[in-house]
Amino acid sequence: MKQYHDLVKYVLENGNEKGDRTGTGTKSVFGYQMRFDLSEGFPMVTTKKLHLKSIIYELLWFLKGDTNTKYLTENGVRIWNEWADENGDLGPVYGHQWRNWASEDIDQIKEVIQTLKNNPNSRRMLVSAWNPSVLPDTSKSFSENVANGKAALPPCHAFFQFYVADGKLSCQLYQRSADIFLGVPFNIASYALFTMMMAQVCGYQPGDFIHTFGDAHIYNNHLEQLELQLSRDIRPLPKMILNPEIKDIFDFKFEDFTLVDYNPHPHIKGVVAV
Ligand code: FFO
Repeated sequence: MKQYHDLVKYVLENGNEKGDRTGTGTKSVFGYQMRFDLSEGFPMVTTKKLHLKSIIYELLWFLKGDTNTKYLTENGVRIWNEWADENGDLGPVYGHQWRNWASEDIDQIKEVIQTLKNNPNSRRMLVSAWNPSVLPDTSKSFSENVANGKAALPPCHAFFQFYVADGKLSCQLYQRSADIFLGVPFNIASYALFTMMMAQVCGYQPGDFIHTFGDAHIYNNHLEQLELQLSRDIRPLPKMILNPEIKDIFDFKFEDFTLVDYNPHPHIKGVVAV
């Protein structure tokens, strides 16, 4: 994962000192791109241990169209709790927009799969989580926004596009806001996994995952952690094996994913900006 280390170094060297919504302060750049050839291994950071279980359950949760944290917490995943209301609701976030856009019964995932199977040269294979009509009012709390039918948080990974060539499926994500220490390693692994799953159910080999950023930032309280991480040697990438029997994207279960040869350095703790 040289790509990730290059991103960290680039932001440390070129980042603007920038205040932010959470009051933490960041070093930030605008516009950056990474590319991962999925045939070279599964792009999971090796210079700190990542909690793959959270990544898999979060992706299955998006694909269910679920926007309540109950399913996540039942499976031991706490990464969305800070933003949910007292009932676990987050409002119309990712899962809702992917599977039931604007509550108009538009299933963007089903539609993009149809196009991937029937018209793979299409240049219209996009899924958007960015829905201006449900963006939160920043003067209100997370739960007040949810009570008003708004999303607790606007999507960070806002939209993605698929591309097929030479029998390989590639995916490009536009992420408007990227927390480089905590979020980005999750986001890379999540979309790499999603690309592999989509490739399998549509009958393609996995191609590239291209990660394009808007505001890519390092929070000031993650600087020591990243310094430690950069001092560690990068190890070979693990491999992800999907259960080959699964032919419908909505049939994947936690047990259908097997990661092999992941030998990371120890986990590094960091506080999440809320
Ligand atoms: N808020 C911030 N500040 N940064 C983010 O990346 C994000 N997210 C969503 C929404 N809000 C965000 C939540 N994603 C962790 C990882 C991803 C998150 C939120 C938190 C986290 O704390 N990771 C720890 C512990 C992992 C675990 O317990 O499973 C870690 O990786 O060490 C962006 O998508």
